[in-house]
Amino acid sequence: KHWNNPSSFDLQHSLTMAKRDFSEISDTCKWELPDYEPWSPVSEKSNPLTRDIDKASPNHIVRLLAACDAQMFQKETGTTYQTLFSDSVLQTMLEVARTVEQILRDPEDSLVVLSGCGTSGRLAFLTASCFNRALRDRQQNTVYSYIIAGGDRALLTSQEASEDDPKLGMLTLEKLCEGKRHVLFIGISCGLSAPFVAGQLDFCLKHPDIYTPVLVGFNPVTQAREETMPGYSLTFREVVQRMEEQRGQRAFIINPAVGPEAISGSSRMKGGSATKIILETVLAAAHTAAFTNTHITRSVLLDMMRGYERVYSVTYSHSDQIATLLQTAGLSLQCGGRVCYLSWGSLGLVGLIDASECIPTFGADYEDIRGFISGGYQDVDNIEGDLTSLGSQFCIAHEDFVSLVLPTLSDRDTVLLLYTCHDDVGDVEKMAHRVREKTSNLHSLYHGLQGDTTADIIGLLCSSVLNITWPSSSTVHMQWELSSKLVLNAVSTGSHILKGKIYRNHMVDLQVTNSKLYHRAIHILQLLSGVSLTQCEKALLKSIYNVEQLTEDITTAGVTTHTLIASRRNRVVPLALVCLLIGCSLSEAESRLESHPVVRDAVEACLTSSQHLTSSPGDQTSTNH
Ligand code: S6P
Repeated sequence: KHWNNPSSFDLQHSLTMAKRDFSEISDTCKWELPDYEPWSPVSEKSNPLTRDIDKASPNHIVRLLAACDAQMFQKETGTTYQTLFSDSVLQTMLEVARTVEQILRDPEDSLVVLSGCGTSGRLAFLTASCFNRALRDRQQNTVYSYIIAGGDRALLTSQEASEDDPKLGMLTLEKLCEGKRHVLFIGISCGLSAPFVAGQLDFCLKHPDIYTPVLVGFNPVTQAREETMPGYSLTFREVVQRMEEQRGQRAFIINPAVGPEAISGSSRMKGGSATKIILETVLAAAHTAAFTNTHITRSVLLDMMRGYERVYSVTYSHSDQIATLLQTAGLSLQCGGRVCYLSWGSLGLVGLIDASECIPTFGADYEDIRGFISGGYQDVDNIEGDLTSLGSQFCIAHEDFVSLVLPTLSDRDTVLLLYTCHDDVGDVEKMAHRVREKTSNLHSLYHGLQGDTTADIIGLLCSSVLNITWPSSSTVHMQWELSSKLVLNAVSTGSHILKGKIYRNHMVDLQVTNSKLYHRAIHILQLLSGVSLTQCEKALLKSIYNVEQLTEDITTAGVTTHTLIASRRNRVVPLALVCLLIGCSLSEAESRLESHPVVRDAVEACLTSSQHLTSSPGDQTSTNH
């Protein structure tokens, strides 16, 4: 199971396992066909591989997630899409790495700003922290900073509305960079869609003497969002077009396609992983060049990305153990229990991020899946410092776990320890004993180096153990983070699938809290009901405003107003869907949903009883679109 062992699980084996039959092989590439969901950009398409993931067993769920993740490392296939390994992508990464190198060599009055919304903002934070730490270790001044839409509270909670505000993005950037002479701005938007980031990129283009903009995302530029932004004259696509005019000189776009997400639109998964891979490759190469006086070459970048490909393979070679974790976590969620990630070191941030994303992604409660980090905010090292006073969901230290969760912990709950051989194993063992006094449902994810046996003693206290052994390298901690991200994404996504939150590969009960999610909701309704977009939007509005008839006030209000109202309501999309499928009133839809608390069951019951549908709803979408 080791990556240097020739008999080990490798990428090809994973793909073969995942694509066991011919239909699955063709499903891997189907999304690339021009007529496959042509109305959606890659980042919003539904992945043909996972269309039945809602009915899959834990083992099969992990296999499907592995197959989806493998698409990140696909080599260029000669289709319209460039990939992570395309020459054009590598060339741009090289140019950006050289720009970072220049800043590292002459850091005075310079800044590298990483910015994004939701997961993209969290990865901006994670990356900036990691590379500032590397600079401090070398007694160098730090040059990285991050912006997350909604501020530091968005690191741990959903603040989706700020994503829609291009002016806020611009003002935040301007304030952060006051007095700087040179700023390399890296804006991350997986879908090439966040107005917050578009405003920042546009601001950079208008001040080329100081700012050099870089856009990281996973759609071709022709699929950048075209919708107008509130209070702004340009669309995301127009901003990208302006960047294209300057491409390679004063503006850079890194936008390989990594295939549709396993759960449609859930860019926290592949989008987040690919963001991490790109940013770390670029910045690590720049650091090596600046501090060892060497040149950045394509092969340096390629080697590092191949290293991440091996991280993928090594991690999924433990599919059985991942499936065990996912099943255990799923059982906890099904019976109203909790899942707690107790982490040490930088894995703590990965745990916090994965847990916090369950709230917007699955409409979960913050207590359903919750992360705790050993040193609390001291370990997080965020700009705004300790956020504990904002409420219980901001209590993230192990001591908070001990006071808030441990007293009521039982076998219904799942606790996962995440640590590495660099952490204080004595402390991990102490915590493991405390948890064991309350529950036997204790599991561990441990990253070690060849030859170490540190984890053995803790393993004896756990009911399942996932130990991964790695060869030593200067970037191994980043590989541990990616590996842990893949495992936790699988655990949190898989457990919510088992809870019945997903229908086919769509999160139906999404929170409609910004314009991207508003349009995603309409598309899901269309895909599942087969009726026109206009009818779907009307049904959604009725559900949002809780009215049987739409008034002019409602139809003339903007999307911002709709999303503001929607953020105070529950289950707006399932309600609209039931209305569309049955042709019933909202109140009837409400009572039908009450009798089926599991969204997937509710949708299936409606589909079965629907008189209108003669074939599968998915078959009707292309004709009705
Ligand atoms: C996605 C996550 C969201 C996105 C955010 C930014 O799984 O829940 O919070 O990260 O909407 O998206 P993007 O496309 O601009 O990176």
